[in-house]
Amino acid sequence: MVIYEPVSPGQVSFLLGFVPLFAAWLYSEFLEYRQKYVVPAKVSSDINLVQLGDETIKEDDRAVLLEGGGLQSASPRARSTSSASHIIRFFLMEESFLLENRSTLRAISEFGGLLIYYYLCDRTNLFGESKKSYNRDLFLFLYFLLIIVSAITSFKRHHDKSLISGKSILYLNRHQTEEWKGWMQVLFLMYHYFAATEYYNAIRIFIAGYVWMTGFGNFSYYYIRKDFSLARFAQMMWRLNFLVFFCCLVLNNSYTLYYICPMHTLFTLMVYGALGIYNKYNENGTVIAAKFITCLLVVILIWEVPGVFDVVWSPFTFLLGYTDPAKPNLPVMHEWHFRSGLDRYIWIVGMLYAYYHPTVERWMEKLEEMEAKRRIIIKSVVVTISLTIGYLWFENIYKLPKISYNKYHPYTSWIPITVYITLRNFTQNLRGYSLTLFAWLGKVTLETYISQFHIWLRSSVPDGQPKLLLSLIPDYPMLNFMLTTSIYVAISYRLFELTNTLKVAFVPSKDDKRLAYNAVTAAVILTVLYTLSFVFLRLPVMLVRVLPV
Ligand SMILES: *C1O[C@H](CO)[C@@H](O)[C@H](O)[C@H]1NC(C)=O
Ligand SMILES: *[C@@H]1O[C@H](CO)[C@@H](O)[C@H](O)[C@H]1NC(C)=O
Repeated sequence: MVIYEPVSPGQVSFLLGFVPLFAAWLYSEFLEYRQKYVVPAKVSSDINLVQLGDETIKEDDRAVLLEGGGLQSASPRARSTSSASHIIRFFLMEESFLLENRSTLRAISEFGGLLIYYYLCDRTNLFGESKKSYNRDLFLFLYFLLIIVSAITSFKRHHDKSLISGKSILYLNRHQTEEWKGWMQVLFLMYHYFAATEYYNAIRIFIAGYVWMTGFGNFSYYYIRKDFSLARFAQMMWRLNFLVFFCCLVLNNSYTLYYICPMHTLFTLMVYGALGIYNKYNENGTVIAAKFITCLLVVILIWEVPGVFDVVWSPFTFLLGYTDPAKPNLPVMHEWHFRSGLDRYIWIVGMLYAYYHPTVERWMEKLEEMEAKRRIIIKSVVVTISLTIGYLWFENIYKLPKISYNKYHPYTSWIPITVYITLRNFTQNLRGYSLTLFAWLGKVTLETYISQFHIWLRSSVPDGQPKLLLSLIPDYPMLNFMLTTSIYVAISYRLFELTNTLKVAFVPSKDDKRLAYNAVTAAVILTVLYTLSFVFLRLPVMLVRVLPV
């Protein structure tokens, strides 16, 4: 096995952190096994120790149980000390501690193992690689095949008769948004796999669709639930950035290589900021209008006024800078400027739609109650208008070549999105159905997005765009496609679950003090590991300099 590049401090610190945790997990499994099968036979002195340990931390234990395992503690008494004591107990390899956190340790080990698989696939020659090839017929065949399969196997009617009223449409909404995410994601991924460059413009719309949903979903959440708590916010950030953080570390990549993540993080932050500041006055229509206008002005200022972008973002170059090894001459912030600029307005449109959602819903409720003839006329008018606008957009904007299309994209992406939403909700039946297979895929979009770079496609160098395919079965492109896709989707799903498990374990939802404590602890551990790795890697070099041989 050949490793193509020198190891980075990030990779060493990952290993330094992972190995002890992995060992601790194995040991905890062993302890569990011994407790279950070996100990009951004979009374050993060990068990007394374990029990003794148990006595002293009973309080803590119960809390852990209450929260369904993991490192979480709900008991107020154990609050402030627990994080520190967790670490000490870990270093002492305290048996009761390992036993009670076995599931967390297992999740960490599995997560680390999957990242190592990423590395093996992408950065070593353990597996082969192959070239992308595009065939429109095959591309469309596969996509329509998937639609047919999901229509046959997962066509689902959601049985809420009163679709339009109140809660059920919100519920339904989630099915629909997830289905929407799902079918867009499949096309987006296949576009990468087959290098289907002719769909470039469509892919831009899909990305805009996701950003629209970020604005829509987050606005609805903060506007209705009014939950601006730190914990909830931290959980959202965890969901968006946990996997990508470790990918950057293990694969020595820049954050902006996975531009979807910083982009959604940014727009989530903007929505949070827009609604969170003076949130007492959110009920007031004028205040909300002022907020919308402020968002718009901020975006215009940063992205449209020349020079402002550089001034605002240059302090974040360390985080958002990116250089594609294939195009080393572009400025480091070019990628971020381009990506964030394409969808700079659509999140505001999403917020706007979320704000007017109840109004539209009420209006639709009235429409459904009308007598059949009038209803049909109104609906046909609406559909005709949407189709006409959609057609005009398609002819005049969509068909433009890539570069000129991108110029219009920020100002026009709302058109196809609006047309889609209108048509998708156009009859009560249409609203009631969804394809759950796509909805299932829509849940794991973030994971499939990140994983594709490494275990489905292949970039082979740090920060490289995935120009190649991972090849497990050389010379059988279709079989290989099937195998790598199955592994890739399964792993993405596992990563989705693991992100969640670890979130429950490390981001307590009702205990801000502990949350802050965990954050500080994590930062300290990371700094120590990183410094150690840095020294380890430099040591040989320095020794060679000091002692010339
Ligand atoms: C219509 O469909 C879209 C997604 O398919 C959804 O987000 C939207 O909320 C739905 N309902 C209304 C009333 O627009
Ligand atoms: C806010 O947007 C982010 C990014 O799309 C998403 O992961 C998160 O679930 C959204 N939050 C809500 C409450 O919809």
